[in-house]
Amino acid sequence: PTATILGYPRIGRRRELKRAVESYWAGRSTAEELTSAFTALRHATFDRLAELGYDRSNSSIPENSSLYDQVLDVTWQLGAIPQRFSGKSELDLYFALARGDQDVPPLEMTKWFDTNYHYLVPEIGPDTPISFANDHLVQRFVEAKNAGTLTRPVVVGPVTYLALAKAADDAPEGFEPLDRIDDVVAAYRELVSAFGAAGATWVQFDEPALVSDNLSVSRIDLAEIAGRVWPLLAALEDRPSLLLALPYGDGRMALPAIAGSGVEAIQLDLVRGSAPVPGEVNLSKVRLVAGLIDGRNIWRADLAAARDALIELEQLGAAGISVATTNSLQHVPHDTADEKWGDTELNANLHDWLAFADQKVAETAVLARGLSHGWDSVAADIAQASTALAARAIAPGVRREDVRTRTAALTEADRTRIPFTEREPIQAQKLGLPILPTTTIGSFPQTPEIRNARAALNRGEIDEAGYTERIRGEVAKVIKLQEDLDIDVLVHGEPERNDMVQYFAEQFDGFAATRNGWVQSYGSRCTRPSIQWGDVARPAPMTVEWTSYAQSLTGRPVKGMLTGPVTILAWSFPRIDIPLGESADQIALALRDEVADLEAAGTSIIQVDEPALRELLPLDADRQADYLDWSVGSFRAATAGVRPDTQIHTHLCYSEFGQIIDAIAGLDADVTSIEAARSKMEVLPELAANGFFRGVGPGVWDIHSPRVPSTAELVELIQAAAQSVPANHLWVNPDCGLKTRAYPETNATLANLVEATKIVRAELA
Ligand code: THG
Ligand code: ZN
Repeated sequence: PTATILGYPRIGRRRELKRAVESYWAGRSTAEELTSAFTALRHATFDRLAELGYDRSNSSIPENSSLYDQVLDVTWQLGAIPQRFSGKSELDLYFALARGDQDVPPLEMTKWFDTNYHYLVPEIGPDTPISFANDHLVQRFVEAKNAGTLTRPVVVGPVTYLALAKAADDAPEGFEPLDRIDDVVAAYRELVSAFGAAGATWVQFDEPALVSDNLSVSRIDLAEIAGRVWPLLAALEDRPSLLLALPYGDGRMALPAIAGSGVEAIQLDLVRGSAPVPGEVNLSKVRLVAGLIDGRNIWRADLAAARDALIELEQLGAAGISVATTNSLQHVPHDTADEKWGDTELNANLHDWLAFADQKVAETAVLARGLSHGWDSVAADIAQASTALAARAIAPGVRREDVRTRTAALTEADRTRIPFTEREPIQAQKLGLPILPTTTIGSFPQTPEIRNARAALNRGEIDEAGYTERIRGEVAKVIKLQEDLDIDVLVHGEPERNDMVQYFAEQFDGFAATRNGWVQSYGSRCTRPSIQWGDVARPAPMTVEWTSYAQSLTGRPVKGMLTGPVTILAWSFPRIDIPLGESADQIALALRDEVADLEAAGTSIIQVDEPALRELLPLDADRQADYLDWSVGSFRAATAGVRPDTQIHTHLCYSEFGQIIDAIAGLDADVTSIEAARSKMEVLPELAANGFFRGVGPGVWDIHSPRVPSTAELVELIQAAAQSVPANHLWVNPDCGLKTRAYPETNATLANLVEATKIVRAELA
């Protein structure tokens, strides 16, 4: 293929897949109905790609569909099923692995490289069955072929699959999932042969593990393993051609290990990574698939720059060159045509500046045409792209002197509070909280009533005043509930927020929200990332009214709740024409004003969440220090303007923060809440060993499960936490926000949590 994409969005233009699977889960449709909806969606994708200029008969159309997750698909295919799921089969097994059921907890879920997508973590032990157990991927290929499209199946590669797995709980000390690589490769050999027998001409294997320094196995070791096992796959007879893809990072270091493996093509992400120079590696036997169209953002490509890059790549002496995206387009929405940007002049501009998946497909086709028919043949397309880029650079709002002046004037003093040890007694005296204060992370359950109110407002069925009335009622209920439960530090529950990022993006200057720009977050769940197109400013206070209203209802402290700069950037589509650190400081200053307004309104505790701090850590070790520097700096710019007696909290989701422990300390928050329940507080000794000495709220309730932990269980967890954190620095709270939970388990668990806290307090007294 000369033009291709590594994958296409899988959820459907109108989230058809979400509807189909959720209806199946709810028992409203049958397995046959789910399968036929899934098939229809896949064919809609093939038809769309054909319409956009891809050939149905040359494997340029990828088949990267999945009912839930691409890593789960491999687990299913290998039959690598943990013992606790025995007795289940087919779709019931597949979805039990993904979501668990009454009897069994699901596979763990975690972030896929440095994206906001989550995959299901395989659990591999010495005895986990591994074989070519399930040929659903081959069947999918055959079904498409019979219907007239010769697709290129896309599968997570064997090295990456095991590099992302965790050792099964009962695995012996020292066991690594990669110890099973030979078994996995044997199964993949059968899979490749089966694709060949079914008539596939190309198969794509994604091996992004080879570009990451953030996995438990080093990049060097992974390259060595890949260099050993890929020749085993390439040595098969009667097989399809193999495309080994290295999306998300810099694949250059892995190239020497795999260039001679016998695979026909290697893809490189040439936006995140770099191209080899002539003579660096022998590519005479491999086609280079040049990932030049960025699959991580929604900006129209600089086609002139991509053309120049392709002309350079021709000097490498590769067996051939194709044009591709940097990674699967599963991380971007379908089509800018699904948006109405026409409301204002500015929004009309956006149309010209953006490229969602369909526009990116067209961009690969233009570049491929240039490669094969000469650059003159696409001069007009290239000129159009350059014109749009130039127009954007000077459009109003893209660069605002008032904003730039403020970020340029930021000093170290603006990012620095008096030392924690000095502010701590001042805050303690002002707040007068008991030992082991109890609190929650911020959101309370988003009930159907809240969602309905928001939908009614969006449809114009109720007005702003009617909406506000309903939300106020909800806030009052949540405050009363927390008082009844005897929680010490309250929250207003965030019923007014659709999403903790979008809510702020919608109120900032410089951001635009989309109507249909859904992107899969995990399984059937999606988010609608906002687009940061210009310099960021806060035209008016964003949260003060809600927090003040909540505070007016109670004598206990109510936390102000904000989302930090890094998380706002990570869960939006940031602009790429200025450094992320500059955007982070712009957002930080907007938040700094909000923090000041909250403080002035009488808020004594302000929480600024940074759950995405770990997620945005670059895969490349070389780039991590710079990232940690600007990310921590932006948090401090947002928070360091407060008085010493104002307490700053932060919250980080996920527990694997080994690599960012210093950064967490660097945030200089007075209290940090973290995920800890699932790991039974294992993360705390690590924090203590690193000299962390501020307030810590290890989550004692794993809110990703509806299970209600007993008081006794919670007592144990709090006692365990008190082993590593001094009691005067220990807070008691759930793992994360409660917005995806329901009230029955919320009420029951919070009651147990307060009771357990009182028991441990009495013991400590
Ligand atoms: N916001 C954003 N990104 C996130 C989270 C978030 N990424 C990480 C984590 N939290 C992902 N978790 C979820 C949890 C629930 C949903 C999405 C991501 C969810 N989405 C609704 C759905 O798909 O039906 C749609 C939400 C809506 O109507 O706006 O439930 O909190 N940005
Ligand atoms: Zn969280």
